[in-house]
Amino acid sequence: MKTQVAIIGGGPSGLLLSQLLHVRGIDTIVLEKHTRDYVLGRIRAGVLEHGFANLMREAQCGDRMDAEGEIHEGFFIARDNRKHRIDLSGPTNGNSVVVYGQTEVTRDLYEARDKMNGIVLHDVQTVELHDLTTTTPHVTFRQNGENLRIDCDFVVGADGFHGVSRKSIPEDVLTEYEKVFPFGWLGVLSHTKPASPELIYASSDRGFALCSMRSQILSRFYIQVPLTDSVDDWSDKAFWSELKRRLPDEVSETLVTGASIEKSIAPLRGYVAEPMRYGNLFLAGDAAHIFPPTGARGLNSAASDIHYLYQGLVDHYLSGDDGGLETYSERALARVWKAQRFSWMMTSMLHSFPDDTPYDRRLREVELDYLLSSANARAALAENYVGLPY
Ligand code: FAS
Ligand code: PHB
Repeated sequence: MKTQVAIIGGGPSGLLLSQLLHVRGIDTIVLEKHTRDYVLGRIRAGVLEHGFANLMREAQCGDRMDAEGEIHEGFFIARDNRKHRIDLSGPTNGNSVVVYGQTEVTRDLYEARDKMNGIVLHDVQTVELHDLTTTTPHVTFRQNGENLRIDCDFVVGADGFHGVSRKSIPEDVLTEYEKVFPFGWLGVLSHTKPASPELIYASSDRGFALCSMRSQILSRFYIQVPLTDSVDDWSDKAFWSELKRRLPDEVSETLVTGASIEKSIAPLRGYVAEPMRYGNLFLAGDAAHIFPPTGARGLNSAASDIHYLYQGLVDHYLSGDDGGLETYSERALARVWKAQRFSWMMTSMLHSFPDDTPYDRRLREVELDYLLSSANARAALAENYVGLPY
């Protein structure tokens, strides 16, 4: 097979790039390890920066997001039995976020690919990347027992943290940065009314909790748990009881509980691989970086990578200008690291750290005190949460 851009990974990063490029007449083939149902079965992010929402519209697949997604112009931080509203729109000239699940984003992208007869090959195995530092890279893989090959101009590694792309960059070229947090998030999805019209990030002596949502009848909740916990340690009853203990009385008293339809524990860490380009291989999304989910930056940083890469590839093919591709890694990483900073700040401020000294604990408390008492600090938080400029 031959195409202009071979994309490894049929998650949101790969599909968004494929769709954006196709709209501009640039051919791609997407290789996905799993079935579509498997990909759509993963429950992950829920908050889209306004820049991501605009990219979905530019990719001609934002209609359902605009119809079913909810515009949120603020959220709450809860502590000591009180809720404090963080205004997102006021300090950011009216910007906001869209609450719309990653599962639905991915579904919309798959449907848009289908409508434009996009090529997404599922159940591919043993993907290997070849001749990445030449002008004629190619990809080999197996599908349905056949050995296949794609000749292309560029390869995009959108295959997530465990994919093959980052591992195709020689170790002496790659620099990896990682910070592991000493706790995880136990997440529950339930067919219940959201705890509040806007998200609530709760900081308590018992640990962090988050009340989010996917719609008015589908809610998403998280509580901080020790890394030694497993999902089996947490019955629904135990989860709801602990969640309520971490929320203000006015919220827990009216919280509607129900059976969990998904329950999982995710570790919290920050990770960045540099550079995000090797020859004609470009990394995007989780293939290059991982965020602690406290700041809702993971999926949104994948989107900003795709914005830069899409612009660079369009300039290459439509104007013969390679400036965007040459500066891709530098520009993407500049924004990724600012998102790492924001995620680290939100995580450090709102969680309980088991090895904190009393001094450390007071410092975390005063970080939150300063935020809640300073309009400037809240404005800085707002501009990060709605999304820094691309
Ligand atoms: P993805 O991992 O989504 O997609 C990569 C795709 O590549 C997968 O479909 C995989 O099957 C495929 N693949 C892998 N290896 C391959 C190979 N060798 N060949 C072909 N295909 C291959 N972000 C937030 O903003 N908020 C959250 O609350 C949040 N919660 C999360 C919870 C969990 C448990 C996880 C794991 C992540 C969470 N994230 C969250 C981050 C998440 O949303 C990612 O940022 C997002 O999925 C990134 O999308 P992709 O870069 O497309 O990577
Ligand atoms: C979610 O709804 O899954 C979600 C929302 C905000 C976050 C993290 C996760 O910061």
